Amino acid sequence: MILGWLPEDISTFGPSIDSMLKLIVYVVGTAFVLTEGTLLVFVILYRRRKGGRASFVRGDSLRQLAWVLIPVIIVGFLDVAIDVKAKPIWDFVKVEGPPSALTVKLATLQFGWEFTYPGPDGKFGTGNDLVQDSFLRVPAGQVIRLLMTSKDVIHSFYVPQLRLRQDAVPGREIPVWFEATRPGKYEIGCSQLCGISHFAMKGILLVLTPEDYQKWVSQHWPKSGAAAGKSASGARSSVRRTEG
Ligand SMILES: [Cu+2]
Repeated sequence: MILGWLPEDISTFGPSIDSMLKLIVYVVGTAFVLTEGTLLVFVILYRRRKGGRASFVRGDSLRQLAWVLIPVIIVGFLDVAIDVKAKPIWDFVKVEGPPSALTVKLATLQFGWEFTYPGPDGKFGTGNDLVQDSFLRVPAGQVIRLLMTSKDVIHSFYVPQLRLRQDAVPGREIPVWFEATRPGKYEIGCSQLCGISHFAMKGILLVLTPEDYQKWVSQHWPKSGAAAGKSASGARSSVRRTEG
C-alpha cells in the first residue's frame, strides 16, 4: 500500500531499499496503532469519574514492570531483526558495490553541482577532463561511480528515483554508485539545509540510452590527448560547459 506513494524506481538496488522501507513502515505502523489504540482505550476506560481516586503507581512489582519490559523486549527484537535484514543491503549499496563502467567526480558548492568527467583517457587531472555544471549525463544499464566532495558546507546528493542519498562533506571524498535502468530526466535535489538558496540547488540527471550517451560523448568530450580548454593562464586544465 505505502509503496504506491513512492516515486518511480529506476535503480537496480531500488527494490531492496523499498523492501526495507516497507518492513520499517509495517513494523513501526503496527507499533503505532497498538500503542496509541491502547492509550485511547485506557483514557476512555479510566477517565475521571465521580468518587474515583487516582493512585500513584511506582512500578515496583514484576507485574507492573511487565507493562514496560515486555514492549521493550519486543521493540528490541524487531530492531535487531530490521538490522539483520538491512546489513547485506547496506553492504551492497554503500560498502562493496559492483565494478563501475564510468567514474564521475562531484563537487558540491553553494548552490550548485559540478560534475567532472575524466575525459577519453579515463584519468582525472590529465588536461582533458570535462566539467559540467548542474547536468549529470549517464548511460542506462551501466554502473556509475560518483566520487563526492564539497567545496564549502555539507550538501546532500538526492535523487529519489535512484533511491540514493549521500552527504557531500568538505575534506572527504565519498564514493557511491548506482545503475539506472530507465532513460529519462530526473531532478537532483540537495537534501541538507545548506544556506539561503538551498531551495534552488537543483541539478538534472539525464539517463540516456547507451547510443545517445555515446553520441553525446563524441560530440562534447574533448578529443583524446587534447589539452582543450586550457586557459591562457593555465589555471584551469579542463573543458567547462555550462547549460541553462
Ligand atoms: Cu546544498
